[in-house]
Amino acid sequence: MAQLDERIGEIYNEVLRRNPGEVEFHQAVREVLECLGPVLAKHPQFAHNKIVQRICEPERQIIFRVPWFDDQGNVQINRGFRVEFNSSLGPYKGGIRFHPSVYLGIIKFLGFEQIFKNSLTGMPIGGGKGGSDFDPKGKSDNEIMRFCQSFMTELYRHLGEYTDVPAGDIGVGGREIGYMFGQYKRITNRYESGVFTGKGLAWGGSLVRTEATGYGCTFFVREMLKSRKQSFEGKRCVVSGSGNVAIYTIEKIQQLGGKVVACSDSNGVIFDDNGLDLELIKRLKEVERRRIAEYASHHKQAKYLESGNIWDIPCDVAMPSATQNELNGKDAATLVKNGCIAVGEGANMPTTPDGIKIFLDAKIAYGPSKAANAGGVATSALEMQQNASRDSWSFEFTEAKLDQIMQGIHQSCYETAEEYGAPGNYVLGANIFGFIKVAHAMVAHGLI
Ligand code: NDP
Ligand code: 2IT
Repeated sequence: MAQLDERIGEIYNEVLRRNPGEVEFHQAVREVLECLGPVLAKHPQFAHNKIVQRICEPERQIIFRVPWFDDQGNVQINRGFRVEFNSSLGPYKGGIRFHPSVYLGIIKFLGFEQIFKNSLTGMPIGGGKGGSDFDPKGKSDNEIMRFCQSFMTELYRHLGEYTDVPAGDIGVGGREIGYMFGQYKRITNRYESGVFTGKGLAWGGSLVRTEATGYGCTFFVREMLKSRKQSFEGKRCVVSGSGNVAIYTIEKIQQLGGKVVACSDSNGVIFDDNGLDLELIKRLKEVERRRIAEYASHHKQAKYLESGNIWDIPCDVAMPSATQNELNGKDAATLVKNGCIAVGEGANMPTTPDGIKIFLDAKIAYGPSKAANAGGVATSALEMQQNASRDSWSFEFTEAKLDQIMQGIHQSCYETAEEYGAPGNYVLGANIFGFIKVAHAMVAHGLI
């Protein structure tokens, strides 16, 4: 791990002391703090106003009980969270995650990352995140609905189009957003479209929001490759996960001439040397909600590697799109050894700190999550714009806007890295560029 200078080291130690056991939150904070030394030297007003200390403390944290009846009539109890981290640039904005691993440390890492990601998009949105340790796997539609209604019966009072605007994340897609929006509407007696993003197209949703994170991440990697006079044409790619982000990453890579040979879920890896059959994956995952293993029963040449490690498969481009810390130092070394030239993170914080160091030392094109996957939340902000003007835009127009935004984020990170003497280091570029805008807004707003 890189050294922290003395002043920032003290701030980090205080974060560790105040947030015991929240290891993912510590990891996300450390990565940002490692980049801030030269920024504090250049802007003494940030240290004077204790901006770094304040940015590490959420503005508000909500934790609540979520009771619901399962289909057998048994009472079930889960825990709900919403961390409203920073509203300097706009209303709190960030997804909701339903996964059994969720606890406060996961929601805080995601909310913290979201502050800088949202700043990078250039849109007027603050940072927040929410979720529950509820496991949607194997639940009936009715169970999902009852859970979402109970979750929203508490959370609604904290939301609003000018206050806090959730969306989806792991385990939360169009179905769950529908049930949560419906309950919000019922309790408040307001058709407040701008309170959620990722809505259905018939009720205020935006075209391209479903595709946005995967498409945007692929655009970001295309820009990194372009800056090295390369392209996706003919590249062999590996995309982990098989959920929303993975599916639309595969789709855009294929459109840009790349070949995706593997994807995965938490049980195993599908390897298809002919290139993945995306229509089949969409049917299995989006329509039938099945496991990725079933792909192999439709394509005899494909191999299912139970508990396999997707990063052992040689590739030119790797796009981790499942979850945090899914790619460690050993995996990074394998990828580099096998000739990987670019990594674009669709998932949030998928690479461990030792993995990041290996990518940076090898000087491959490494696009960190808060820059590379910002297309999802950026398109959420486009959905909010359409809702505010009671308008809806065409697919082509919205996708072109997303592409422009991703090019802008790439350029901001690239130029900031150069300005701070670390050309090609998108981690430094993203953290510094994302931080500075929030920090200036916090100074302007006074001590709040
Ligand atoms: P989905 O729920 O649609 O898909 C998640 C995928 O990741 C599934 O294939 C799932 O496998 C796998 N996965 C999830 N948790 C784990 C785990 N603990 N171990 C192994 N595999 C796991 O979620 P999304 O595609 O929306 O999200 C994927 C990533 O992208 C997350 O990190 C999310 O935070 C990030 N992201 C999402 C955005 C969005 O707009 N949706 C925007 C920006 C980032 P299984 O089915 O076996 O659990
Ligand atoms: O991590 C993320 O950026 C998301 N899950 C999307 C958030 C959003 O508000 O669209």
